[in-house]
Amino acid sequence: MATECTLAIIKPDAVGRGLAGEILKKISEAKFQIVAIKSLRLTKSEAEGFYAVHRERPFFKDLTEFMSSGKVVVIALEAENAISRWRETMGATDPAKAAPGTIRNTFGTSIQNNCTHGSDAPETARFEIGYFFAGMELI
Ligand code: FUP
Repeated sequence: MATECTLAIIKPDAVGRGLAGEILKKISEAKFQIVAIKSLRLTKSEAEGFYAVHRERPFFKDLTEFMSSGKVVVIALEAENAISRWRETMGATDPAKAAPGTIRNTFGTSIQNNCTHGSDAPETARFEIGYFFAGMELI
């Protein structure tokens, strides 16, 4: 097992419902280290850049409108196996299919409004962390 970094996002649905604190508590209970954190509102084109891999998918327009609809909290997390462990902590994309006790099952209301994002592979994590944080913010 290796120490890894992953990018987590608390999405606009969760921030808007006042759930950022609850989700940060789950991050802490699951023993992730917060390397960097900030709150910001993405423009539509910034959301499109972040989700560029999905640009041909039918849900791309709705997803990028949603992701730019309000503030998000972006977090660089570090832990052993952080990428897969954070995805387990979030649960499956669809909250209805996510395991009980996971963040998406507990707080999510639809596939789109699923409260959190997590990188899915080491290359994606590098791109996504670099999208939001400068090297100096990650020391
Ligand atoms: P995940 O890695 O679990 O975040 O899921 P994906 O990379 O497959 O999808 C990225 C985001 O697109 C999801 F978090 C929610 C959104 N999405 C939809 O809105 N509709 C879909 O059918 C699939 C994904």
